[in-house]
Amino acid sequence: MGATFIHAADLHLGTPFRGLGEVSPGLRKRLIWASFEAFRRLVDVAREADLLLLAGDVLETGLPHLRARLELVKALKSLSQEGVRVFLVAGNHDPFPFWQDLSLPSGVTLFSPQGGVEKVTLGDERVSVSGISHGDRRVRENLAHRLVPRGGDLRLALVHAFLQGQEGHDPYAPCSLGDLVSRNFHYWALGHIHKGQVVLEDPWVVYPGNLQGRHPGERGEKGCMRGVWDGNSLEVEFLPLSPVLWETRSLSLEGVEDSETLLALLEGLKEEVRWPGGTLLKVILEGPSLLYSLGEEGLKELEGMLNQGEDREDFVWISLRDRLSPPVDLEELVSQEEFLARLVEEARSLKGTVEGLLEGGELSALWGRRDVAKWLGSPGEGERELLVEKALRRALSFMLRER
Ligand SMILES: [Mn+2]
Repeated sequence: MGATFIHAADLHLGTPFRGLGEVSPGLRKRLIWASFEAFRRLVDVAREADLLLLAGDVLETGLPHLRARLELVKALKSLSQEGVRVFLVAGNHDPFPFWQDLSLPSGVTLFSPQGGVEKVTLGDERVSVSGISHGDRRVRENLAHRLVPRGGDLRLALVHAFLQGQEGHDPYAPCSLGDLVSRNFHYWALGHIHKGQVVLEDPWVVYPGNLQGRHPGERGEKGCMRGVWDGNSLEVEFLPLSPVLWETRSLSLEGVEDSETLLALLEGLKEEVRWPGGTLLKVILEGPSLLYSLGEEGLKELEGMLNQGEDREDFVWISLRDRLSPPVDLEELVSQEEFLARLVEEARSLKGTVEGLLEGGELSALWGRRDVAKWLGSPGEGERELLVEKALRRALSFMLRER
């Protein structure tokens, strides 16, 4: 007979999109709707399953959540009426105390910070689900370590945890792969890391990722996992659910010298990524080209033209990043002009200074603050150099234009 389960995590219901820049009011509305639409799709696939596992950060704290909470409770009620058993654990965004005033319907199990095991019988299959919640926002202890399987033909573990070796997330409830493998579970339903991934297949160690990307760093299709147990083995697959996609493309303008061609290229790119639910497309323009002289203002105008008429269902909303450089041979220029030579030399010597600033100085303190870093994005390798390059290019483009 077997058993089918759906595993999702990090729904963060009710959080806004970030890094959008200026979008039309109609589009803004559609984006707020997108997270709820992804959730509605999740509930639809869960209806076809026996169990739904939600691995934490289902809700987002610190925001007005009325709609998120109401929609969640409504969905859980309808699932439990249809006989789908729901298991959830609290994460660092929605720790256990945060759930106290929500009335969860019967058929829904919220595991406590002490952890527990629930058993479900499906025909002749006995399934056990072990889970443990975050008790507060900054759990440093190893929660996964406290989960022990207690019988069952299919043994599932549910926890919101930071698996060592992952990047870009706070190390709450840290654990190692060894901790997970040493337990006798078939499937570890994890949450916390927003990038969906199957870490291991035996036993299954899985982050489904979040349901809907909310900023340029959360690219591509997002969704949940479906596990099908036939009594002997477990098949696991990813189900995409997010209506809206974030995409990033690089476009080299080497050899492209006029704005008509650029417009045509960008229009082509838009059609390439267009898909039914809508796409937020970031295009990085790079390479040496005369079009460097468009500058920020020119690019803003281009964006305006490209985004006109994109209040449609399958919109592509484009934003352009300028990494163009003047089509000059820097070395040759330097050899010809004393002043430019000094400028380039100055910029190159600055690179060291900028790295210093980022690593030990004021900028590093700034980037070290999470509330700031989430808006800026973290300065990756190469980004430091880029800051100086960009300043140099700007200086050169001003000077070359003056001629
Ligand atoms: Mn989390």
